[in-house]
Amino acid sequence: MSFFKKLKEAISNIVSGKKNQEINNITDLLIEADFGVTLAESLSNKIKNSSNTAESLKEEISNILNPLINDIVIDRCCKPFVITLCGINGCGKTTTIAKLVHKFHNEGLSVDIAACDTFRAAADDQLEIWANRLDAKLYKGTNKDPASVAYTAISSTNSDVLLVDTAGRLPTNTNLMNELSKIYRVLNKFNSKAPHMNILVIDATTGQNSINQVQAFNGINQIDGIILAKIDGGAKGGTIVNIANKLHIPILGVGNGENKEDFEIFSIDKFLKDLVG
Ligand SMILES: Nc1nc2c(ncn2[C@@H]2O[C@H](COP(=O)(O)OP(=O)(O)O)[C@@H](O)[C@H]2O)c(=O)[nH]1
Ligand SMILES: [Mg+2]
Repeated sequence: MSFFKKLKEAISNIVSGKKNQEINNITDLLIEADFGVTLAESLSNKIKNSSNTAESLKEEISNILNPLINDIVIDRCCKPFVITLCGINGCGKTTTIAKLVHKFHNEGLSVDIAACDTFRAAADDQLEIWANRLDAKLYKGTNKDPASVAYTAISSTNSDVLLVDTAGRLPTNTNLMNELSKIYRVLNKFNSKAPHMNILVIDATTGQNSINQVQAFNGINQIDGIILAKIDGGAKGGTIVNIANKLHIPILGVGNGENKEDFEIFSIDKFLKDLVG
């Protein structure tokens, strides 16, 4: 039986009697869905005496997410409005940049990109293909110091928005994390408001470890919002509720595919419908 079917069944069973057993079952299923043990238990506790389990579970989750759902709003007075994207290797940063270029173009904004993932030569190529396809200017430099690419980009761009791609790194890699802080320092030295927005991209399929990721990257430079990539990849999504509940960081959108159009504002209704029905 699929996870979602099991959860729906556990919820409907509650009404028909076996209450304690099914509440434990719901807790286990929420843990399986990456809500984390503490939140899973707290949610189960809150809903166990309700007359409508499904509705009260939805309401509890909605209360956590609701204040944190935002669109990315560019302040047109800050030109360039600088957005940095960080996150571990392969989480979806570069693809998210392409999606954001497309989104901002649709809003009538001009966008340049700084390819500050100079760690892998192939990273430049990947971004260059996107930049050409999207008709966005790319600042790059393979094997260069990523901070110098960031400097060239912020000091040369004439666009409304500058998107800064960074190399994926594990928070445990001190050298690469230092390199990342240098990018922030250079931007900030050039413009004391930059980056205007620092976005952490999280792979929706990674589960529990994402809380550690948020805390590690937040320690380098304050995370202003999270984009949840790869929600089309079969993730159960509890991880974003867990992060929201623990860390209260805005959720700025979701990636639901590999194309430039595959980006949207997080829909609580859709999320809850998939989860609970
Ligand atoms: N299905 C799906 N794949 C994605 C999504 N975002 C990124 N990817 C894929 O995940 C892989 C890594 O993405 P990339 O943007 O290169 O990650 P980066 O290392 O953080 O820059 C690539 O194969 C992307 O096509 C998404 O929202 N959905
Ligand atoms: Mg990349």
